[in-house]
Formats: sequence, structure tokens, C-alpha cells
Amino acid sequence: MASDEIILFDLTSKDTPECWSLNPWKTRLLLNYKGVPYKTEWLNYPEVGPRLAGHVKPHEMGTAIADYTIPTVRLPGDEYVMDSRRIADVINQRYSSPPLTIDSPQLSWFVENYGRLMTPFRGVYLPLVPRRLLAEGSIAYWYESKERLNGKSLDAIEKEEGGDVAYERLEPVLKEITAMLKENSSGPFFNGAEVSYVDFFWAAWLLFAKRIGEDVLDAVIERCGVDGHVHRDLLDAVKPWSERSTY
Ligand SMILES: N[C@@H](CCC(=O)N[C@@H](CS)C(=O)NCC(=O)O)C(=O)O
Repeated sequence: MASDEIILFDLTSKDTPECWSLNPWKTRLLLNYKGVPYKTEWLNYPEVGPRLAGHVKPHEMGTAIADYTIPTVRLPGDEYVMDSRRIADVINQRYSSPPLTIDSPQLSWFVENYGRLMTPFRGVYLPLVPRRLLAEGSIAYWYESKERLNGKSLDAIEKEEGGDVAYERLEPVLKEITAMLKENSSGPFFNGAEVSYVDFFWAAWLLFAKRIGEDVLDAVIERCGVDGHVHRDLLDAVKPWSERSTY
């Protein structure tokens, strides 16, 4: 592979590899929006560290879920950039057209409130991801790493926090997001007709839910309140950039 070819490192899935995971979706939407040519290198979880070590500095201790994470991109000149936010800044700087606003009050809100989304959602995604999405080579790693991080078996998490319990806990935060998305009614995006990075950030979460299953996305949207359709409108609006998900 020519060294000036851009590579997006993403997590593989069963059958035909297709983007599923939350953080790589943010980068993929961005690259597709910018029209940057790239290839995907699909990895199973245990392959991520060995593939990236030596190319990029590991995350500083305690700042991330693992030393090396996905998404990472290799840019022309063999420059590796890890972390979706860092990648967004670098890509936006290098590829100024089409323009994209990265920072916004809504993005700050998501960063501050991320735990309120991810903690209740763990009752759904932790048990379902290995069952429905992961390739064989990632399954043991998922159970081992997630059980260690959460201090509980995924079976126990599913029993105690899964299904309706999770969706009910998500409801208040989902309703806040619905209100934010509805606020500017001049278009499907958080800033009305103008797409910005926060749209990719939230669409990535919704696409993750959708890849786990339409049943999961439906349950999420149901808890978004009477204006829940704004989330489907957002997914429709980002379709030009979410359709490329398999290569
Ligand atoms: N802050 C990072 C988080 C990246 C992250 O946690 N990625 C997960 C997949 S979505 C990962 O690579 N995990 C590796 C592991 O668990 O070993 C970003 O936004 O890129």
C-alpha cells in the first residue's frame, strides 16, 4: 500500500466488515463529508495494540480505555493520529473544504454529559455487541476487558440493567438531546441547516444503536419524546456520509 494512502483503522465485525462502533463512526462521517480518499484496515480488538504500537504514542495512563484505540488514521507521510477528537482537528485543518465547525456549545454539552448517556446504555450494548456484531476474534477480548472495566459479569449487567431499565434511565438525557436538536428548526442539524461536527458526534451514537439492531434504535427513539422524529431526520440528513461504511 502506497505510504501516502490514508488508512482508517476500524473494528471489524462478523460477516462483511462494516462500521459499527461509536467512535470510528465519528471519524468515518467526517472523512466521508470531507470527501477524503481513504481505505479501511479492519482489526479485531486484540490486533489494535500490536498494529499501532511504534507508530503512535500510547494514550497517557488512565486517560483512555486502552493504550491504543480505534479510530486511528494514518495520514500521508506515515503520520498516525489516534483519538476521534484529535483526528477531527487534524483533518479539518488539512482539508478545509468543505468547511466544518468543530466546536459548539452543543458539542461541549455532549462531552460534559457523555457519562449520562453511556452508563445507562451499557445495559444494552455490553451484552448485545458480542452477540450481534463482533467477529469471532474479538469476542473473548470484549468479555474479558468489559467485565474487568465494569467490575461485573456482562450477564449480571444485562439482568440488572438491560432492556427497559436501560431505556427508562436514558429517557431524561434523550429528551434533553431532542430539545437541543429541535431548538433550531431551520434544518435537520443542531445548527439548523448547517452541518457541524456535533451532528456527526450524535449521529455516530445513533448509528451505533442502529447497528446493534433496529429494535435498539426504535426503543431509543421511543424514549426521545413526541419529537423523537428529529433523530431520524438527522440520520436521513447524514446519509450521504454514512452510506460508505464497508470499505
Ligand atoms: N476518546 C477515544 C475513545 C476511543 C475508544 O475508546 N475506542 C474503543 C472502540 S470504540 C477502542 O478502541 N477500544 C480498544 C480496547 O478496548 O482495547 C476516541 O474518541 O477516539
